[in-house]
Amino acid sequence: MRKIMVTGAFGQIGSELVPALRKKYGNENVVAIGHKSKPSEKLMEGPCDSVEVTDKKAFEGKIKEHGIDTLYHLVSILSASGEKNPGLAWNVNMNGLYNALEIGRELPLERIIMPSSIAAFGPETPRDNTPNETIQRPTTMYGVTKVAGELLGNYYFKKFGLDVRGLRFPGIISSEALPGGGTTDYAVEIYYEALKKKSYTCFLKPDTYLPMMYMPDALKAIMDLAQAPISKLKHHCDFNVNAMSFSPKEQAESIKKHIPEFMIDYKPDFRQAIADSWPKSLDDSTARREWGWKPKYDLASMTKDMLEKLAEKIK
Ligand code: AKB
Repeated sequence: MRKIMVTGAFGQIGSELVPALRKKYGNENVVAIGHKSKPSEKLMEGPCDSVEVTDKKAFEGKIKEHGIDTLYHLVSILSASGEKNPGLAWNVNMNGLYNALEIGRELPLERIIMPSSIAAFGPETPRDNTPNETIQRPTTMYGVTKVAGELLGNYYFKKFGLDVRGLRFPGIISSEALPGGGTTDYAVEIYYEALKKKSYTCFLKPDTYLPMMYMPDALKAIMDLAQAPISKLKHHCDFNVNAMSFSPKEQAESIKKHIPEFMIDYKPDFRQAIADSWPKSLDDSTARREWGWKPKYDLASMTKDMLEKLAEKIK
């Protein structure tokens, strides 16, 4: 039986990954680690704790206290917040990850799973069907930490034999917790505003294509990668995973099929430049080949499900 810790557990992915892991491994075997905010009622159905991942001694203490063998290291300052506070992004994303890997090597931990992002690519990367291996050179601090994180994870695998795995998530859309501080956040906010106000002002231009993924597929991706036989993996911390690509205009059209009066307008801000430096779509054949990745949701099926779930939640 695995004893799992999830850092960043009160965030967008963590608040759904923890319940999914608890369903599989048992409530008491998955510890949700947050930082300053409070856990939701759902997360409190199992062990919850908090720690500064930048404090190695405290982080290691929590891992030992809970008898952890597997770490999902999700905690991260995202792209837009990272541009407002690059020092914080470097500290949390890099020093937090370095601590996780060092603790993993020293104890040792059996496995560490750490998400990377499409932000690991940059303006010189081919933007359509971006290959798994290509020029990266990101221009955000978040992206810099994600490339460095991929390289560091691969280094710990090769040098120390630590089982570290990671995948490059696109924008994630979900109905449980709101994302915070990302460039793809608009793709979640739009559904809330469509239901509440029947209108939305988007901070990206109408034709900005970005890769996106619905949360059920994101959970499947990270859990499938975590369980893939190590003998099948030629890559470790740098798998592209694709699901769908769309622009704000196309997403608004998919919402209009359910809410015909929905209106969208556009006021691009500093996040436009970030989005313009990222891929529009990803070639994920490496993940498909090495661990059988296959998404289920497209824009139409996601929009239908999101609107149904949110209508229930906010009524
Ligand atoms: C962000 O927008 O910063 C994140 C990401 C794509 O990693 N959602």
